[in-house]
Amino acid sequence: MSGDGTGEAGLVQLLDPDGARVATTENAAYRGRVATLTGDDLRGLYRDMALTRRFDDEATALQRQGELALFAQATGQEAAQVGSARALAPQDYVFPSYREHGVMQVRGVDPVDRLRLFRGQDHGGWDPAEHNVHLYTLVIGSHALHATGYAMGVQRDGLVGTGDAALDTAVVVYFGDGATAQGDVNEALVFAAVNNTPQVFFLQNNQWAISEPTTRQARVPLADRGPGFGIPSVRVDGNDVLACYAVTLEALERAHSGGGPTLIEAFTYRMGAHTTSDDPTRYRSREEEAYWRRRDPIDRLAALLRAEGEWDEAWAAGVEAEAEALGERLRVEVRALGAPPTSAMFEHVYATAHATVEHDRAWQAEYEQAMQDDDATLTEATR
Ligand SMILES: Cc1ncc(C[n+]2csc(CCOP(=O)(O)OP(=O)(O)O)c2C)c(N)n1
Repeated sequence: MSGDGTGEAGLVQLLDPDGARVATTENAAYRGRVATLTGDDLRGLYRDMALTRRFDDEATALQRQGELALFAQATGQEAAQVGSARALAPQDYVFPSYREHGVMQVRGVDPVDRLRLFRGQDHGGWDPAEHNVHLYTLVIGSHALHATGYAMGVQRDGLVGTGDAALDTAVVVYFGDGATAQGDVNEALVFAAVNNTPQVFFLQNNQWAISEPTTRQARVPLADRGPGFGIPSVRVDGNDVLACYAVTLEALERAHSGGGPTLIEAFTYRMGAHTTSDDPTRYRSREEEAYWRRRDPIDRLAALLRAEGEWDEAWAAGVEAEAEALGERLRVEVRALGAPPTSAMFEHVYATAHATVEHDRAWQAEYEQAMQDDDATLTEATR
């Protein structure tokens, strides 16, 4: 069942909804890509997804307590995010939209820093160069152009097709089904195709663009758009962390080697509201939500771990303790976040000093000083 009518046909799947491995002729090559994953690797995927879910729950609670202005959950999309991000090489560069908390978990972006934007304190919250992750983008689809431009730069820097696994670099951009209706995403696909950029377009089709179902964005499965641009594309079960890992690994291999861009459509479901400002009961059914709850990506991997004797109670208790500690840390540290100085808004505008920015910075400092002087004069006068 799906809210958009494009359905689940033709998806690459390695784990079925019950967590059993799927072996077909079509998925043989992808199976090969996960064959070397060890029990530790699988438990690592589980841990990342579990901590992402906990991050969502705590951030949502903080928003309800008035500590965040807004929050957009990743709940339901953990497999698409964690699976794809685990396939990345350290030097690869990520352009997220705004609910890629699972990708941030994998890339090591500090959980408190991730919430600065949602608390309205900062335009970003982390140093993109530290994690090779651009800041969250709230303007739908605009970052697809940034990603393609960045990928063209990587290509011109000679970091593609060198054959050196530590050097070859790819760019991944994450966006939603609604974003595919934006001009920016389509322009990015055109430029990526004709320039053969080292790039992966990772589309999370969570079936809803706020209250608009995918049928209002497209008449065909979204992955079908790729070939029209001359970009190979693949549809993957977005709730299957192993399949998401395998298809992304394949796409990254193509990008790293100079084979050009790939479009991946991860067919998944947003289990929560669009954001904390939204009420999904107004536009989707309880039956649809229940259907997708039975396809929960975390439960699916837990079932696999249990079936293969890789579930360990002591380890699971450790993950739970880590999640508790994460929750506690968010509750304490998010509340304690102080506002940055106003001068911070002039930093990082350009890579090098810029006359207009310097002028504005000096004006702001002078203005703030004048306000302080006025306050001092008033205090003096009332003595
Ligand atoms: C250019 C632009 N238009 C409209 C909006 C308002 N808006 C915010 S989220 C959203 C829906 C996005 O849906 P989708 O791309 O499917 O991503 P999802 O939120 O489902 O992850 C819209 C229209 C915006 N942020 N930017």
